[in-house]
Amino acid sequence: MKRTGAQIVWEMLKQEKVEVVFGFPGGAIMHTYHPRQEYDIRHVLVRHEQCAAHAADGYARASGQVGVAMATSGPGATNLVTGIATAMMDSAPIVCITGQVPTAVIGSDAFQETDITGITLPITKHNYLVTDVDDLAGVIHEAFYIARSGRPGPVLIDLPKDVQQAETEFVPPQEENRLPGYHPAGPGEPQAVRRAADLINDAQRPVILAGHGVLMSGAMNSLLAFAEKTQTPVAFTLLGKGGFPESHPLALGMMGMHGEAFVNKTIQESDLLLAFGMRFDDRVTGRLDRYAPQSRKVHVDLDAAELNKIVPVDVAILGDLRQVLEQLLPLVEPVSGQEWLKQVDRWREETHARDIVHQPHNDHVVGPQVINAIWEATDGEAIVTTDVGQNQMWAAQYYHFDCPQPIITSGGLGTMGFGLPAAIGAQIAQPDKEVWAVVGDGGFQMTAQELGTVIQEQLPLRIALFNNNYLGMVRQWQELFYDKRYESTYLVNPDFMQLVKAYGIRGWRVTDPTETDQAIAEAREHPGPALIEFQVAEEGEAGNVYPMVPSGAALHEMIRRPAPTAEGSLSQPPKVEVR
Ligand SMILES: Cc1cc2nc3c(=O)[nH]c(=O)nc-3n(C[C@H](O)[C@H](O)[C@H](O)COP(=O)(O)OP(=O)(O)OC[C@H]3O[C@@H](n4cnc5c(N)ncnc54)[C@H](O)[C@@H]3O)c2cc1C
Ligand SMILES: Cc1ncc(C[n+]2csc(CCOP(=O)(O)OP(=O)(O)O)c2C)c(N)n1
Ligand SMILES: [Mg+2]
Repeated sequence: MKRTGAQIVWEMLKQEKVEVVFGFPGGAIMHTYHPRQEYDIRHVLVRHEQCAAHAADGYARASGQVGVAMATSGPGATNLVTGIATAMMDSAPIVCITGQVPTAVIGSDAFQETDITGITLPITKHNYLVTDVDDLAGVIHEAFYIARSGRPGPVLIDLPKDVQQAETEFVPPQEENRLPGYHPAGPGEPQAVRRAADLINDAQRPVILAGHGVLMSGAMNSLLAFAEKTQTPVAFTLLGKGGFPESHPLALGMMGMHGEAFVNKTIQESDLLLAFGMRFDDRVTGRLDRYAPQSRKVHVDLDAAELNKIVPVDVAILGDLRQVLEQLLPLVEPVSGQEWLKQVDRWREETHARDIVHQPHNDHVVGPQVINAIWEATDGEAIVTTDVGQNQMWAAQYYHFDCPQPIITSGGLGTMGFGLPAAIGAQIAQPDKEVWAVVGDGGFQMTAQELGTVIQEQLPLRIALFNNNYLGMVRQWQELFYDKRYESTYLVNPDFMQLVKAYGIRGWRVTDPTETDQAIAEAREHPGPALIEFQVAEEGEAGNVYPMVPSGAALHEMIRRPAPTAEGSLSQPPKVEVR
């Protein structure tokens, strides 16, 4: 059957089982938009193309499917760039389709021409400029395969206008993709697996570092079986949250710069690190030359480029984590004795005693207590997206998952403005689930225009806005390390209640900690979208994220929240403690 390039796009999206496209039209992509209605694929009109990419990313992380974003050439395409880089850093599978000027004028600085394949070369897993309509169906088939297979990532397809208009015989590609030089890893090399098992069976103080790869490979059950059989405690990265049930006795908590102090201590004192599908980001290791100095190290990763990249290891296993864990399972034995786990629990208790959520409310609304209240109200079953900064770290520290569920957050690029559009994508992927977007006053204002998308699509998502009148995470660094000179971090904010009212969205403002639970309950009962503005402490002990590894320090050298006094007072100033 004859089809235009534009029709082939939708035919192929149907074949790839795409249900929704996030996008924003313009001259060079209009031709592709035109036949959409004939194909029963939903289009969500965002207010800025960056948010099309973030929404596709949020959709992908909430559904496990490839997310799709569409934009026009030139400014439409360049607006996608931050969203594509965000997806690349966190291995999120998205396909972006951009319009391009006609092939005859490419390279002539034509109206709204930009070399988007050149621009996105380093931030896509792969990209294409399609110059012949006969290639189009195959390219789209391949693009989806590349985006979701192996280590997932973003793929961009640039479509010149004449290719969209050209007609050809459409033959849906049926065969499996076989790409020369692209062979996603499967099981690990047996000898390496055997050597890893020997190290595991020799270890006295092992710890698992569970990363995003656990969720991406679907290794949750295998990890649980492995941890239980070997009796190894499990620490996780920010993106590894949700890969292991957080209420399990072997679950530790988040590691790294804002991880729990006892988790970092466990890593530093261990004699074996088992890095499973994580990439030793610098937020995770702290100072490298003093990272887990007494430990042997095993690293399992699907991407050869990650092995021995940051941390040299004793055994590197290239393979899919789920398959490698299944290979390891019959070869491993429990760690002898319970002394290590008892020691870890003693460190855990000390951390627990300092935890602000176990201390009485004070005058301020404080971030951790708000997240704890949302977690309790939702039984830990909501989908949570976050922005970047203090709000993000509080969400990571205090919203706990027992089910396989990622926290949908920009970890690697740390993109402010991600939270709201990612929640839009997540809510569309999971219409029956409760979705909370946790955002800061700074980041929210980077993409707040997407409230328009929320009402146009009638999405019932909930937004927890932490208003501290500051770019809080940067201000915290200024408070602790730059003599409290709050240079360019104070924000004069709009009246957020008026802002959401203008969109027809219900708002609540919480200024007193005793109002928190009621506001959350009302927002949850409200059928439409809802925003709660929590006016949180601006600075000082109640306004900072603890604990924290200062830059240049080793992982265990954390700035801790001061221990409570007998009266439960929290008024002491923070101090640097080297433990
Ligand atoms: C303000 C801020 C503070 C932060 N603080 C912290 C912090 O305190 N602690 C923290 O942990 N993070 C923190 N982060 C996040 C951090 O920057 C990284 O994004 C995060 O640590 C990365 O986690 P990851 O390595 O598990 O995931 P990714 O970066 O997604 O890496 C996943 C790894 O798994 C591999 N993989 C993928 N699929 C498979 C498979 N099937 N089998 C095997 N391997 C696979 C990939 O190749 C990759 O190497 C912070 C971020 C921000 C913005
Ligand atoms: C696009 C972008 N610009 C700048 C930064 C640097 N940055 C990281 S956290 C932060 C402050 C965020 O402020 P806000 O959104 O109010 O969140 P808070 O930390 O106050 O919770 C800034 C500016 C960033 N991560 N992303
Ligand atoms: Mg703020």
